[in-house]
Amino acid sequence: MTDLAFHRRLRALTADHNALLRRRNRKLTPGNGIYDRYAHPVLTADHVPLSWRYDFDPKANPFLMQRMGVNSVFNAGAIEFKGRIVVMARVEGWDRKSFFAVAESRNGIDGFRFWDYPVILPDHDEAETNVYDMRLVRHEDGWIYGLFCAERHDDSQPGNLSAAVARCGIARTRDLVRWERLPDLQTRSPQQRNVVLHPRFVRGRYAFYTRPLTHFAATGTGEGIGWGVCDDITRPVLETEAIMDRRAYHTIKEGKNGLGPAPIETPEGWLHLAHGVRDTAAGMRYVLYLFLADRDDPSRIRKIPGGYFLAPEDGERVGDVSNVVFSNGWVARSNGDVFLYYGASDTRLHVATTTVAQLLDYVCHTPVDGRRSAACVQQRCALIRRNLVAPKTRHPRRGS
Ligand code: BGC
Ligand code: BMA
Repeated sequence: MTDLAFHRRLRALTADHNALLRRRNRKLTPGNGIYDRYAHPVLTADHVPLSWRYDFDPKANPFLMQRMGVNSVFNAGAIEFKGRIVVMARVEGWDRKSFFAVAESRNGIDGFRFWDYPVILPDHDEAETNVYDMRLVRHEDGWIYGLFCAERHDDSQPGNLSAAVARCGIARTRDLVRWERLPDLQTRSPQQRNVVLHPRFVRGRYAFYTRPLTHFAATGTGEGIGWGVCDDITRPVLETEAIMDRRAYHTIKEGKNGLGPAPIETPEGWLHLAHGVRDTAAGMRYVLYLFLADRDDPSRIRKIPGGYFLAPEDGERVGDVSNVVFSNGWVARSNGDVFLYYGASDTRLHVATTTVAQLLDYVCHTPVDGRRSAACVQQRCALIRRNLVAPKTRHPRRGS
């Protein structure tokens, strides 16, 4: 390619990229009353800076190739930071390795820009092969913690290249740039993914939500979402894990479940977002659900609506791992606005917006899972009867 052609191509790539970064998002109305979805994902592989993917030197890269492509940007932690909304995205290269990168936006629904460099986590163990799904937690001890899945090959099964061990990695920071790595969480379970730190001390101790599993990714090998405490986060060892939310037959969390982001503190209790997984003939289906835990004893669930809260729709259904929505980040602003970030099919990151008031109404007043078709159809008939019997008195008249 001539120098002229090189520069023409670079200009064209830059123009496309800038247009994508400037694209405004649009709320999809009328929504379901629980939250609103948006027309566009907030981050995709194409949002990643060109400087992370192309060598801009015409001598070294005469064809202006994308040598170091990015495959996907999804499952992001989230936090409010210096008045902006910041997400900690899982960025996966063409080489299948994930890393973390911060992107920030003023309004949380569009205009996300990556910081200049991805996050450099202290590399404390050569066997650690992949890291993903960071939960960002602003703890009352003053640190911002990042809890993530740190995965390695399971060397006890040398012949099996897919045998892996998932652990919970822990790092902390004050500025999201310089990170201190703490030891990985130790629990009795051989596998840990989806571990979350509770943002407050509980009777002076650090508390963790865990997800013990006996086999790396298999459904049906763990009991549910666990709860454990420790005194010193620099020696993170949980002696016990009490199961607070169990899997159950013929529900959205029959196969496995795990907590999403750290809970939101509300006057009614701790509001939680989690994912539930079930096996289907087409593979695992991941959906999100919500529950409310006790204010004083966060390990006790108070309210848990039946069914899912958010499931993959339309284009969200398709991607590297289709039929998956996964969330490890949300932000509740002081005015009650909530920005919920969810990865779709392990490919891109979306936002849904709502408020704490809507989420509390949803968790407190939505029927629980009837468990059986016969009970579920009764729940629905009760609703229909209420709507059909006295529609006039129940519907405000136009103009009133
Ligand atoms: C993938 C994760 C996935 C996990 C369990 C890992 O190797 O990177 O995205 O959740 O396997 O299937
Ligand atoms: C996992 C998660 C996610 C992912 C999901 C579907 O277990 O940890 O990273 O979105 O599987 O592949």
